[in-house]
Amino acid sequence: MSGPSNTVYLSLGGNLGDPARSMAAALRLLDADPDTDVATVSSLYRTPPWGKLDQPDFLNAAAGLSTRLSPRALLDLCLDAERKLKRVREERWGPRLIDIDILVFGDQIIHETGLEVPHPRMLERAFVLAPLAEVAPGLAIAGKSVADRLGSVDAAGIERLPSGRDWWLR
Ligand code: A4P
Ligand code: MG
Repeated sequence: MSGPSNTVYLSLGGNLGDPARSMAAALRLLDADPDTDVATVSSLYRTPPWGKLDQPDFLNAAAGLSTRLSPRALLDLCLDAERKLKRVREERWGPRLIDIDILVFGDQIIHETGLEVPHPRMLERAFVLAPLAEVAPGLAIAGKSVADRLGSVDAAGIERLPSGRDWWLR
């Protein structure tokens, strides 16, 4: 099923195994979907763990997509990609091979079981906002730009890696 095209932003992260490789594989799986194109990907960021502190640093990135899928179908595609990459859901906020969150889906506001958009915790998380600000600094979320929002959170310890923006294609 395909409908109108929407611009979507995703957050990707992981801190076990080879997270850059898992995130690259996930983006290529999404891009392979006939209704979804990966348009823009941020650099890789090394970020200190948030929430549960006694775990390894994460790598995080953000991506902008255009998709004709519905929000639910895109979520299913993301969860499929996570499963293919063998993410095991154990501890909340704990270590993971790959996590994909839908941050923004067009201008839609969604509160459904298993799907909340904009992602409810994104505005507190520098590990989400720093990569997102690289690809969509002017994107407004609840009336304020991503760049402004990044300025209001603690981004201490976050490091942009010299990966460039085509690391996921290599
Ligand atoms: N779900 C609901 N809304 C969404 C959405 N917008 N996008 C549901 C994606 N999924 C959504 O996901 C569990 C369920 O949430 C999914 O099956 C879907 O139906 P989850 O990722 O296990 O948990 P969560 O509820 O999304 O929690 P949250 O707040 O994302 O926390 P996580 O994912 O457990 O925390 N520190 C750094 N530096 N970098 C990180 O990447 N990640 C986490 C992950 C903690 N600390 C981190 C990082
Ligand atoms: Mg999550």
